[in-house]
Amino acid sequence: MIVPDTAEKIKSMEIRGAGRIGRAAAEALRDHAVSLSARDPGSFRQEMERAAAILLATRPTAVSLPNAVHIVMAGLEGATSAEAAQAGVIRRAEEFIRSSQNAVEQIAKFGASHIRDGDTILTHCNSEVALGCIIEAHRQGKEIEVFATEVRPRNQGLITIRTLNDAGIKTNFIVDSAVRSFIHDIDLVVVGADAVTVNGAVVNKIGTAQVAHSAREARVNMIVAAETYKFAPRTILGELIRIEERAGSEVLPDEIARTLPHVTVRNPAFDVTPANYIDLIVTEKGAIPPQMAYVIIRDYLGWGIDTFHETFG
Ligand code: RUB
Repeated sequence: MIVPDTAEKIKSMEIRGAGRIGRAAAEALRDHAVSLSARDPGSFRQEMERAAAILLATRPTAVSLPNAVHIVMAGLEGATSAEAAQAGVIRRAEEFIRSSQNAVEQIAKFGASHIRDGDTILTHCNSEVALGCIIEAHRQGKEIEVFATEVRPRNQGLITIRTLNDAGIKTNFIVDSAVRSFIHDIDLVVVGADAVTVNGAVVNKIGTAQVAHSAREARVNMIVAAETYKFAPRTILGELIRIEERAGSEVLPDEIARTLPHVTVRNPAFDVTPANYIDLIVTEKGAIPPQMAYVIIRDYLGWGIDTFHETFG
């Protein structure tokens, strides 16, 4: 029941945010591997692939999910017994979880160095890495103030303001449409990412592209905090990131929607911010201009153009 349970929590957004989704998937695969009683490596692999498919079908946008699954499933490679396959999966899952937690801590340090004493920062949605940078800057004694958006329709901004409040950071809570009204009070925009494409575009919570647009118009810098496993290898092949569209009832209650037969509610959960709107992407390997995304995909995720040709012909 571990895998369907985790899958349901990811779908319903009880587990949400790209990093947490990746770690939850790795944990579910590890626990599934522990629970399996398959005696030969072939049926062990089959069972694991079935579990991976259930997790992959939950939400389509956050690339941390397929990247985490890929990293964990690589533990099956070369296993000549079910025991070896099991040990491989457990080891890879634990490595991924540990390295993800380390990445979040490392990014906080790198990101905080881009926040100056006296800065007012705008953040959108609820990103553990973006908040990590802000909280680390505060911990270092920098006087900062934050503007946090509400994030309709799922109100992730509430989680953000609770976290900032608990950290003792002066915070302003605004509706999403107030970003442009306050942009001249902002020194720096800091957000997270669900996916970074090979050309440095960032996929993040719906509204991020509007925030970026306002920031650019006002000459406000924007940095994106993203672990390397948020970079999307398959975009090398020209594949696009699928933008999840969620139920209209998240935006407009069904009882009202029913009375409006000519109205269709559209509810995309993410949007795409082009690379030229972004000043830096802060990863655990260092801060890079978005145009260097391919280097991360090649050198840290191990997917070069050649790898794809070798694998897919
Ligand atoms: C969450 C969201 C976050 C990124 C990064 O969307 O867009 O900004 O996932 O988060 P949702 P993190 O709430 O729909 O999952 O830095 O925590 O990985």
